[in-house]
Amino acid sequence: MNNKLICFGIIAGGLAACGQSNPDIIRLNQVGYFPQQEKVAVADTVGVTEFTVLNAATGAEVLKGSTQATVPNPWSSKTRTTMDFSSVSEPGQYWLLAGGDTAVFEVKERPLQVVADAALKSFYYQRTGMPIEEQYAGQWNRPAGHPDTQVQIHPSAAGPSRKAGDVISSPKGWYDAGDYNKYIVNSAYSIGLMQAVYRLFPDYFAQQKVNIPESNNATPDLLDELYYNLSWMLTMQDPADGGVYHKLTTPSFEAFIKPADCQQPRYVVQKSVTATLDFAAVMAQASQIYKAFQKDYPGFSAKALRAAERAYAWAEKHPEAYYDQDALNQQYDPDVTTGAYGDKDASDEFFWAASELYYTTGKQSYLIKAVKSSPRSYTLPSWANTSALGMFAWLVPEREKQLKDVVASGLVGSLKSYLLAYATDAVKDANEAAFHAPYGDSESDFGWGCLGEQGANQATTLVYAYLLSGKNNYLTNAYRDMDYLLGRNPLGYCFVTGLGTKSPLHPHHRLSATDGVDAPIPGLLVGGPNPGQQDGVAYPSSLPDESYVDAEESYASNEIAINWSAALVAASSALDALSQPSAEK
Ligand code: 9MR
Ligand code: 9MR
Repeated sequence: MNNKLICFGIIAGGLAACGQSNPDIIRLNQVGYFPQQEKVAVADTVGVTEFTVLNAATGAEVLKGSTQATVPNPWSSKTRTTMDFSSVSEPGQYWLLAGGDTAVFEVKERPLQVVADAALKSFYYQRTGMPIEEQYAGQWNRPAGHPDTQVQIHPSAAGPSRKAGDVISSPKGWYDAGDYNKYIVNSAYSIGLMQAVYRLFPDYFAQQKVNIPESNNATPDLLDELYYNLSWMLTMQDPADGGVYHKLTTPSFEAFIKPADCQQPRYVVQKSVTATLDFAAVMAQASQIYKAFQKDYPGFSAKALRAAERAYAWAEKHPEAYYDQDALNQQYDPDVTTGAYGDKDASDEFFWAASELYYTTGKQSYLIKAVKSSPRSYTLPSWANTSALGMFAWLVPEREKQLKDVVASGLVGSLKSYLLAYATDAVKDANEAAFHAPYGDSESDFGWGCLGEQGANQATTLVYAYLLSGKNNYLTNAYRDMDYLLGRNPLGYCFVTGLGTKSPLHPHHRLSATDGVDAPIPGLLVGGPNPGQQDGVAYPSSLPDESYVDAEESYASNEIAINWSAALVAASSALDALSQPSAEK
């Protein structure tokens, strides 16, 4: 939709005539700002000296301002101009006019609620093994796909009790991404991140409703949705020894066909130390969280804890059982060429699992193990590095107050200092950054899945920094990262499907591509700018922050994935919780 044309239709006087092509230079958050929020737009050019804000309903001028600064881009000759209209605080719709361009923006209470709800709802559409019904999914309804009740033991996973070719049942769970496979590492990471934020804002999640089949029970929708995948994960543990299969997959990626039309056999592959530890961490965490929801999930809390302890014990016996897909393909048939989620360093997974097991059980042995594997600095959470998830277990403000153990308190002290050191460094140049956000100001901010793993996860990290320090600057910068994701970026995309005025229409997503509906499934954060451009698609630019193309074939920049959705759930929910007028913190 062309908002500029609507604009010219509404407000005729004083503006360029309708139909005249005008520059596309204004970049701003296309979803909305809450009244007290800092509001900044960027003009993707130099030479803009002033801007005007009009009330969209009346056409009245609300603000005339001068541009604030002109900032050179760190990796190209491009310069940009920032415009601060923070003083516009009355809820309503507005037009921003600058340099011959116009853009719409909205001020309202809880602008991020729509993002948080859509991001959580996106997981429902990813559910395998059940029909996605019209009453919940509207036009995106579809029949069930991939029952996974007849899954073969791949030769790499064979052992004394389960032989190659034996059949197990491993139903439910979510499709990982644009593909149709189910991967333990990424599943656990995604749930771990969302459960971490649940612990910070349980009251927020208690009131959230996103119209899923379980919305009428007594459990928060977030936890209902996570349970759908947790229940699948439990089936991935070998009952004989407690080890966990790395993934459930077809040998090669399916074509772009409907889930119900898929014919390839599905396998569980080798048990890995990383998958088993991620499983242990997330089951221990779930055990602690779901204790309060026994009525809807009877017995789950105890079952999850048993599963977690057995998994941890298996990992201690197999610390080097890394998943090396190339090596497996040398040894076994059929070859498996789907996502590898390979990782040859399990120290961060050990730390996360031991931390969660200590949280849930209070056993001293897990505390000692957590201390032994604890990190020495803060790294943004990702599927490959879960040390931040381990830190989040310790850095829950409510829990910190209750910790009596000296060793535990000492650990918390150092973890807190690492996180705050990261946050301080991250925000230090944000005022002068080209897009006025800590995220996006460095070349290393871009790569496969960067918007979720780095952009949204940085915002969530800054929320922790704010909660731990009480310093507003961290919170301001978390909102700035969200502004970046929602439109204040070089390409002017709101990178979440279905939101904003310009969002991705052609994600690399088999479900969206095969459902016969023009609009993609909503609420999905795409991978984002990736100078690696590994898919060989023609990109409009080779600049790191412009290496993005809204094309279905572009799996390196335009796929969607549960870990990026989880990052969006975490950041947008936390920030929505904190921007409510009644928010205490
Ligand atoms: O669709 C696949 C996507 O989910 C993966 O992230 C990506 C990288 O592993 O691979 C995609 O599948 C492509 C395959 O790797 C190469 N042939 C084209 C496939 C996409 O149609
Ligand atoms: O998110 C993963 C990214 O870090 C890797 O660089 C990339 C290539 O191995 O794979 C990404 O994960 C994909 C997974 O392997 C298969 N499902 C789709 C995931 C998102 O692209």
